[in-house]
Amino acid sequence: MVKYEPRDVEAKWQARWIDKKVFKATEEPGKKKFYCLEMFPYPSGRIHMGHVRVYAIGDVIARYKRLNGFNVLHPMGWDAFGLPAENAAIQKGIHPAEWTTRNIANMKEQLKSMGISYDWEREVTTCLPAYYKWNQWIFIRMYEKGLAYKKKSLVNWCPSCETVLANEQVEEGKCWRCDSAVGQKDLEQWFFKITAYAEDLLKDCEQLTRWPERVLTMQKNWIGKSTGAEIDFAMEGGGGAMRVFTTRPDTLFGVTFMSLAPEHPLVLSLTKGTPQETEVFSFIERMKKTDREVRLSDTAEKEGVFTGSYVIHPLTGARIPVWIANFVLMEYGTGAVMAVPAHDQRDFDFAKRYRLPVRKVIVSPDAAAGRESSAMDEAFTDPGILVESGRFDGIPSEEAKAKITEFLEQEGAGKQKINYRIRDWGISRQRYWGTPIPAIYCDVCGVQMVREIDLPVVLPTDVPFTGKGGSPLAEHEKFLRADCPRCGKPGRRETDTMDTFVDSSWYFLRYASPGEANRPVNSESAGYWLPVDQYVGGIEHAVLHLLYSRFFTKVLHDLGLISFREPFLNLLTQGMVIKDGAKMSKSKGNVVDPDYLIQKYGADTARLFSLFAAPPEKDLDWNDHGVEGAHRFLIRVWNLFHGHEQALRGAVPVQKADGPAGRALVRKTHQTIRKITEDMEKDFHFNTAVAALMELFNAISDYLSSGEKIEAGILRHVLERFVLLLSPFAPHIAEELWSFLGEKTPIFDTKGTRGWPGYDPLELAADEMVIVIQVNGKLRGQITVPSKAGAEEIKTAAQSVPKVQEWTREKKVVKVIYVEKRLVNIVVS
Ligand code: ANZ
Ligand code: ZN
Repeated sequence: MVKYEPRDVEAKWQARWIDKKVFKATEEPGKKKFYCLEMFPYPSGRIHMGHVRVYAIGDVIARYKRLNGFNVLHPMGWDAFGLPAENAAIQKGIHPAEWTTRNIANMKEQLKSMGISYDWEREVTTCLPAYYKWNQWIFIRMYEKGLAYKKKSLVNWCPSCETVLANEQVEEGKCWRCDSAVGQKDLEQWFFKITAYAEDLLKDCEQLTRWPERVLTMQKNWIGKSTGAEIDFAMEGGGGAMRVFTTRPDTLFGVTFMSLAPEHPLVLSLTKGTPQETEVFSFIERMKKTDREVRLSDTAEKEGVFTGSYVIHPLTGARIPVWIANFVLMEYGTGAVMAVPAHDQRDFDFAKRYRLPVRKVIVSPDAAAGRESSAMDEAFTDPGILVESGRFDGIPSEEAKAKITEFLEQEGAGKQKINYRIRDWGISRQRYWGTPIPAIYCDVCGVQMVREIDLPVVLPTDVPFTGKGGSPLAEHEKFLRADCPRCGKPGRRETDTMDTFVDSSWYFLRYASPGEANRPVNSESAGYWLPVDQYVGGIEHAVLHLLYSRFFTKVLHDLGLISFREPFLNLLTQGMVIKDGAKMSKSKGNVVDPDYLIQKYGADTARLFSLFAAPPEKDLDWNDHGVEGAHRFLIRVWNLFHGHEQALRGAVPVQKADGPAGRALVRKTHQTIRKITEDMEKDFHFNTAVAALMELFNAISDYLSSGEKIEAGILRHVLERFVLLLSPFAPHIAEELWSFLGEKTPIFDTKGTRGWPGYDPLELAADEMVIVIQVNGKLRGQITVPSKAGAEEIKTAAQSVPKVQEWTREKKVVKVIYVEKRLVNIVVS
């Protein structure tokens, strides 16, 4: 008998699929499309088991939809800009372009050896000028609309590497590379105005009904909408007002001090010349050196200093001391807070520490009736009734928010205000390996955008990589020199490059028309293929990548390029791959190399195992026995086919069996088709689908050893369906067995395919029966039960039917009569 040699089988079918361009996607207006997308990888060098898992998941979906008659787009590409390439250049002297190209070639080979159904003709590589040219084009359009702008902002700065560091590159306040203490520096940076879309991004979450709830929650929290009021407190002795943002205007009468962010612009003028001056400045210096994360963490001690100045309460006229507090952020609201220690825990802790007064102005309804002691050991943050609040006494706090805001508005001391926690997206990187920002500085004309005909601004390759002195581009004379697009005089090019998240914010659009030469995306192609029907990727992208992609989609919509405002209809976030209780990672030393697995067992085994071992959204616990088990299953399948070559070849499929075992097997087959189809349609329960397939296989084996005369037509009918059901999971062996059955057209060649098998409702019905239910001889309902259900089971089921219970409630059941396969009569008195 022919032995199962996965490597031969897999190489053969991978070559055929490519040869016949089976996975090439072409627009076919009128044919229903399905765009299946997995997050594209960073080309780090080799694929790991996490990749195997996510790409296997995506491939099952793509292949399943293809078999169901969809015109499927399933593309792949490379998120190819980024820091690791630059580090390799600094450490190993390989040029980032070369390092990246080499890694892509490797990983592409690996993905090909997994037999994923990609249309490689649509491959997108973000570090190529043909792609990043469009980053620049989009940047310019955004600049024209005021959605890209430059402003000074604080960045992490390593004094020894002389470079800006991303937040992730600061480890416990130190540079990840040289371990020097990281400071803050005020630098001019480019930003995308994502805040202009904050409300849209929030509101449209409602359309994303097929996204995991926790991802939506993370998106909403990141956007962080708060409704409240801005209130002005006049400075004592004139000089304008101090404006605060509060979500609790109802607590206005409980304000006992003000808290400013250490960076607040008023701090200087407020302290100048006061006795507190030195103390304040040394506090601010210390705060500058403290890691932001540390400063703001919940466990951090609340600290501050008095500025020596006062403001005036807008309604009571009281003098309110102004403090500086470590937990107030300059970037949120107005950078100033009206402190209400009685009703805010942070303010409460602060007041206790510095012995500031606590003034309670909201009480619970019980206390309002005089039944609660007023001593406080923590802030009271629940809603309640206003007290000690002048004309607002007795009003419920929720209502008082609007009333007090309205009153302030009349007095000219405040107004309603909505704030978002989300900040504009800082995209400047003082890095080499990224998209050059297409701006030119002219002494006369200021900042100018590069003209469209001059795009792309190509990243030069001949630069030194020292890891010192900021971006290598700043050292490149030829790159730096550029004439002003407006006046033609010599100018200087921007040397910052774009955050690589820009690249991944619209790559899914480029796949629709990868060769489009005039626009980032061809509107017609995008109109046909997009939005993405199914997106699959890691939960680690729940916030940034998905938010930025949604933002870009809205911007490109508003630029008139595309007709939709949300990019991804369905989102599946796959779990991690775990081994020995920890996520597989090089540093933990618990990785399993996919190449080894594919070499030893074949891609079909690797795929089948990773799909069978856990539902896609759950973590997958690696175990070698599971892999062996998946492999043995495929060998048994192979052997069963080959062991019945005589019977199968030339047999004509037959659905009506002569013998009872044959009839049972046909029924089981159709039940399995229904079960697997439902599992696929409903949240992609691949693991239970594979389990059902294994069960069907056992039923086939049982039939063959039942002693009943084997009917070749029945066997053929069942095995054809079995192969088709197996094909999305283990496509190579399925194709091989399909052709073993004598079929001429490959399963996945959609032009000739028989497609995903349907099930025969008659076969399912044969396994169920309808039982009529009577109460005292009168028809009161009916139930459907499995035909093998026993009498007792049926009697109990009949009595629990709600409609029937209406007739038996509060009555005594005298007896229950069951007439075989027909009816149940419940006799009550
Ligand atoms: C008075 C008050 C009384 C407040 C009270 C809360 C409870 P969210 O929901 O996150 O928007 N706040 C305002 N700006 C701040 C800043 N820059 N840094 C730190 N805290 C700031 O929170 C809004 C509340 O956080 C505001 O409402 C303000 O404190 C504080 F019983 O004002 B509240
Ligand atoms: Zn100029």
